[in-house]
Amino acid sequence: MTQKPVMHSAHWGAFHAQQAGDRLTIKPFAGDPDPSPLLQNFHTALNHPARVSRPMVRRGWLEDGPGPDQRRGNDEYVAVSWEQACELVARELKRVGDTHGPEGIFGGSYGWSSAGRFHHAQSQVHRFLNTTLGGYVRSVNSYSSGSASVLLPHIVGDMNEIARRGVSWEEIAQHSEIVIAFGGLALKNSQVASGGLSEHTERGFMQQAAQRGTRFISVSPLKSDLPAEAKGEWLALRPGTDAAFILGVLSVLIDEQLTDEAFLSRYTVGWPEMVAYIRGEEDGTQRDAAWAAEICGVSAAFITDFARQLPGKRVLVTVAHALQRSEHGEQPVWLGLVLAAALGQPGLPGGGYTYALGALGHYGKHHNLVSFPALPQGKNGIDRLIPVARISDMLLNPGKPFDYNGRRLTYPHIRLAYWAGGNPFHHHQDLARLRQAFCQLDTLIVHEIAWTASARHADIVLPATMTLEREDVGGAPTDRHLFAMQPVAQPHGEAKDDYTIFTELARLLGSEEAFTEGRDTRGWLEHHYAQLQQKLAMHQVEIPDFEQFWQQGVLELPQLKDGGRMMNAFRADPEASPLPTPSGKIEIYSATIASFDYENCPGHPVWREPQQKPDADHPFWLIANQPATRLHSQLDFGDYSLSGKRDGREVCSLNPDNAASLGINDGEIIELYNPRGHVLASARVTDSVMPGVVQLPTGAWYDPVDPTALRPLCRHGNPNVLTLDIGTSSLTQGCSGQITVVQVRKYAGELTPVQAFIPPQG
Ligand code: PGD
Repeated sequence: MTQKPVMHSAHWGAFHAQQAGDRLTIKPFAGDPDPSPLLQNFHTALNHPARVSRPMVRRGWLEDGPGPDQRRGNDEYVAVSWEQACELVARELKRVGDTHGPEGIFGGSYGWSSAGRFHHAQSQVHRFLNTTLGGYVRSVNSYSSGSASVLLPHIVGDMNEIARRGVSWEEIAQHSEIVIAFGGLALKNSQVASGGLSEHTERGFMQQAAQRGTRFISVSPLKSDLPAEAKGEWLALRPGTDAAFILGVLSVLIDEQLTDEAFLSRYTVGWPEMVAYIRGEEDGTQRDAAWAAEICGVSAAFITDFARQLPGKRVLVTVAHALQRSEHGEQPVWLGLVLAAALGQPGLPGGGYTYALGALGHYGKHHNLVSFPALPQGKNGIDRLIPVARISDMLLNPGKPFDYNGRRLTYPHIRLAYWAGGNPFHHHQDLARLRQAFCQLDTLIVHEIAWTASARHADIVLPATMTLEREDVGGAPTDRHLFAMQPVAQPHGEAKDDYTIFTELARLLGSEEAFTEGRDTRGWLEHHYAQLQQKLAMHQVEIPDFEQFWQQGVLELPQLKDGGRMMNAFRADPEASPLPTPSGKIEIYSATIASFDYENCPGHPVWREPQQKPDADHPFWLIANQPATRLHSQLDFGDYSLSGKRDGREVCSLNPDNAASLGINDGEIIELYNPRGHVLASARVTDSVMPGVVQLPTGAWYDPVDPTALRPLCRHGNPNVLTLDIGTSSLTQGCSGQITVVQVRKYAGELTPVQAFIPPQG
């Protein structure tokens, strides 16, 4: 039966959808100038065989009860009724809550989930655990920006001010002369924004800027990190060496007296310490262009010439999330700011420093005057936390102390983890270690729309509806359109909304009223809409009533033109509008960070050798970056994601010189390996990757031939089998999964088909 088209919205765009049998027809929102091809992943998603159809319980857990278990990831599943499943979950939550308190439950539940404001799965988990069990051990920060979001408040201000409200794309199109993009400005990243994105404008802005003469310089090992429309230059440094490059550039600016000393003395603290470090007055090592050249793999003459071209120009420096997602990832973020300050640019139109421009569709945009409310999460009765990427460390080391942002904390002893809306076997590093960590739990409960590897490691899997099967409101705080997300289809199989599942569990645990406040989904949507209406009315803005909004499907909200507001005000009057740092200025030297006494992140930016470096056994850098054909691991079984694979396997790009010396031809199956495991992929030979580097995107669902192997072989191409599970530094403890070192060879073993999308036996 063909339904009539309805409005809906995803993290990668708004659209009209119409169901015809098992297939969806998708028409992008008419106001989107450059719709994302990721929309194609919806076509066959609704009733795909990979969907979870019924509540399932792992056989070992069902038969032997809760407890640490090495069978996780390698067990059968038993279908149970919803009634039975909810009783099992409620009983187990009560057991753990009564015996260990909220300290025994990990409810971080990290993940992107889907785009609706109400059904945001992580918020649902948090509200449920707060209202029924009094709280949970939480996680802080994100895999995206775990390092920068902790560092930036120490040295300049809140990350959102520097990224979302940083220098706007309009200003760049109108004013920037040189944009130095450390990590590039790939459109595959900006086509996505958490919460939704109705207008993809980055391509147009880059085109406009390039036509006016802006010089875009993409500093990256991958040529593809800058779109052709930017007509830019590609500067390929060795992965992870951007901090050394910037130090080399600064040394030229200092030696040739090209720095803006008036700006530095009025608006910053710590420049003398930085100069002393660069000149080697601290330790005898001079960080000049020749020193930097050795590390980064470009010549000293190039670095010198590069530096000389910057003074006197309207220069914007931006540093991508990717650079801080590696060991010592704080340093390039900090040094990018120092470079902008040394050139005297912060606060000038189209100049200065902006964090992670283009890393998400939110950045360089404008905020709505009023945002659509999010689901209140209630109050967490305990204050136990981990930086999000320390999940394996926590589960493997209960009671062990660790450092984080000036605090000495200890890992709690977690018995039960509750996950909805995330895929740790996509997002975390060193997946064999992660499996060991999850094997320590008494119980792992997962709500999932599909049989991801995370679901396959769970003890209880509850089938969740996907966004297309329920109503919601879509709208990120930086998107001027608010969307009625109308249901496109009936729920798949026995799937239920996360909210409905939690309502039933709350009822069994005697907390239904506290969890629901007497509202169903429609009740919450109307309640939040009324709050939006009231807040807008205070600004004399009227919007239609909920029913009318729901019928028309979309509403335009007023926006603030607030790009760069913090830095502009600071430049205009640093005394009246100080930055929210201890000194009120840009902190090139942070006395606060220095006081923590971390060797791996001292009081001013430094170059530190990473513990991972190519050597004879593992001569290649692996870049494990964001995929172009899906958001993270979401809908990896979708049409567009599959179109990017070869024979169902992920594609790994390598340089023609390396391919020739390894005897590898385009299209052959290669094996990437290191002490943590092995990964198969189809080789793409391309000169858009610098020599010595191979690139394998994240997001192919983990598909180990033997899930229990200490060094597993993933036949599908998940690079997190290979990445190292270490924090970026003691200051931020961010995820460092962006780069690692590997060996590469033509695969000579037995080749079995990818099985990631075949549900487990049960
Ligand atoms: P997603 O694939 O978005 O990945 O990690 P994240 O866990 O967010 O997972 C979302 C999951 O939610 C999917 O499995 C989807 O099916 C499920 N889901 C969607 N909607 C719903 C719903 O309504 N209810 C429920 N219950 N489930 C739902 C992303 C993370 O990976 C991030 S943000 C980054 S930036 C990191 N990037 C890298 C990287 O660059 N390199 C490496 N090596 N590793 C990374 N990991 C990180």
